[in-house]
Amino acid sequence: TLDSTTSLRIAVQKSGRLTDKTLNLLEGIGLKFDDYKRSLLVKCLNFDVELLLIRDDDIPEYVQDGVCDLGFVGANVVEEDQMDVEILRGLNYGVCRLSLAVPKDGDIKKPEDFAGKKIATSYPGITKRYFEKKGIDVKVITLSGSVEIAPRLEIADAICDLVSTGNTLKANGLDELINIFDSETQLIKTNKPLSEGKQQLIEKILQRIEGYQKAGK
Ligand code: PRT
Ligand code: ZN
Repeated sequence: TLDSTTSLRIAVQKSGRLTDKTLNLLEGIGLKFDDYKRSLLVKCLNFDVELLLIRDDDIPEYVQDGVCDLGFVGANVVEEDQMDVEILRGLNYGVCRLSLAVPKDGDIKKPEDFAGKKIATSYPGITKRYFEKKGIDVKVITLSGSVEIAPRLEIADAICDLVSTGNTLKANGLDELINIFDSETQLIKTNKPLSEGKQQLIEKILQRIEGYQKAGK
């Protein structure tokens, strides 16, 4: 049965780099919310919509499982998780890249030089797939944070991490060598069947986002 009795549920990062920009976008296209800082589930005041505020890492799975109908999340997370979701569109915020970086003045200069090396990353999936495609054997070490310090601790020979300004790499004596994935925030949709009402609401939201982006906001 289709879920015509429930609100369109949208997953948004609870607290992080994408939170304010996503809420600004939703308000910018005319959705009004109560004080969203207080609750995990926030009702929209003027549309049949509610927001679920969660860790960004959980968003693709929630959307895949149909717990949420839509989600705003980095393409890096969507690509890493390989969930069964539909990417509706890219949004030009949260822009960054996933890059291989190596200690300055080291001996790694090109992809082949990574053979047999240890690479620390929070993105083991994307990193492994990159090297598998090239037929290069590497050892991937999964760290949940502070990846940039791994070479100095001699846990790894190189890292694969998100970069925006490049300041973090620089401050840690690392050179950005190869950009392996370009990322921005994406709007994703569940592949579970949706009621006619929800589909129409999603269409409306998409059109408004398009207008909002054209207006250059
Ligand atoms: O708590 P939760 O799990 O929800 O948040 P999080 O800590 O996992 O994510 P958060 O809020 O840090 O980032 C959310 C999303 O923002 C990421 O998934 C990316 O899609 C996007 N984004 C854009 C970035 C960056 N830019 C970025 N620079 N995410 C992380 N960084 C980090 C990077 O990991 C490194 O530590 O910033 C540092 C590098 O920045 P520069 O400017 O020094 O190069
Ligand atoms: Zn996260």
